[in-house]
Amino acid sequence: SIYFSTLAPKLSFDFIRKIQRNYGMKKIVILTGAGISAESGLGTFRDEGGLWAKHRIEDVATPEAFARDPALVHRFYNTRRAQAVQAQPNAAHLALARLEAGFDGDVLIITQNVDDLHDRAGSRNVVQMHGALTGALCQVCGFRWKAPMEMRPSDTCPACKKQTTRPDIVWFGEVPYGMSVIDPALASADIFASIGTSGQVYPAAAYAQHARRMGARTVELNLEPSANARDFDQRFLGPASEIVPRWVD
Ligand code: BV8
Repeated sequence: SIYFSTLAPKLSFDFIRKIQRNYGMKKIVILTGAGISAESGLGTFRDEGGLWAKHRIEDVATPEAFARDPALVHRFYNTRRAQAVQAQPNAAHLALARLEAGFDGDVLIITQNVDDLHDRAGSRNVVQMHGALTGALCQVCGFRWKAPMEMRPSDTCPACKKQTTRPDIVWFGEVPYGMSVIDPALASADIFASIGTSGQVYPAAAYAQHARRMGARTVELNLEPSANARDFDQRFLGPASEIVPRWVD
């Protein structure tokens, strides 16, 4: 028992992480926001002329807004769905896909974006925590399916046939997707990178601080320092299509 007690303190979390690190079992967790898709032509939210300059969040991105005026909310997402289909992944999306393909460890992308540009760039390990423009959801039976380009309030659910379909988007006040994957990933990340997000929407805006507290090195790649800039050990400023490939390659 003496032997065990002297050994036990060493088998601490840090010691195990050091073993992992020495054997190269590195984990990189990357949070992306609207800024990574800006150079693909998709609007951001809080920049000059952004989406929230044209629409109030309360009118288009809450369950109450959808209950009040589903046609308006569908128009908002139908417009963005059409833009997202036209958009192409840019050099930043492609660089992250290269990183995942060539890295001898885990790379997880947690995106706040509802476009599918990470998937189309070739990234496979992606969590769309705020939902997807390509998704439709039934409010009654919970069935999820590929959204038509134009969603309408009269659309019926393929499973329960009721007129209760909505965009498969996480609105304010709703629980984000993927928490069971995100929480353990933040706890075991060696590197946490935040790309193209203003750091103003929770719980995503708290991820850098949490990952750092759990031992990760944190880095921010953005056009300008975000609202949670203090949470980062390193910062690279500039357009994502320029700074992300440099960071990856
Ligand atoms: C939750 C829908 C509980 C999808 C979005 C009080 C009352 C009620 C709630 C709250 C409250 N206080 C806090 C909350 C929680 C609330 C919240 O955070 N509110 C904020 C406004 C204070 N959050 C929620 O309600 C979330 N749910 O908390 O549930 C819970 C939590 C945990 C566990 C269990 C339960 C749900 C949040 C999701 C809301 N849905 N949108 C859509 O329509 O797209 S959020 C919306 O903001 C988008 O999803 C977007 O992704 C997200 C974040 O925006 P960014 O991506 O950062 O975009 P932004 O324009 O802000 O910034 C762009 C950045 O890019 C800038 O920094 C810019 O400089 C940079 N940039 C621009 N161009 C480039 C560039 N960078 C590089 N290169 C470029 N070229």
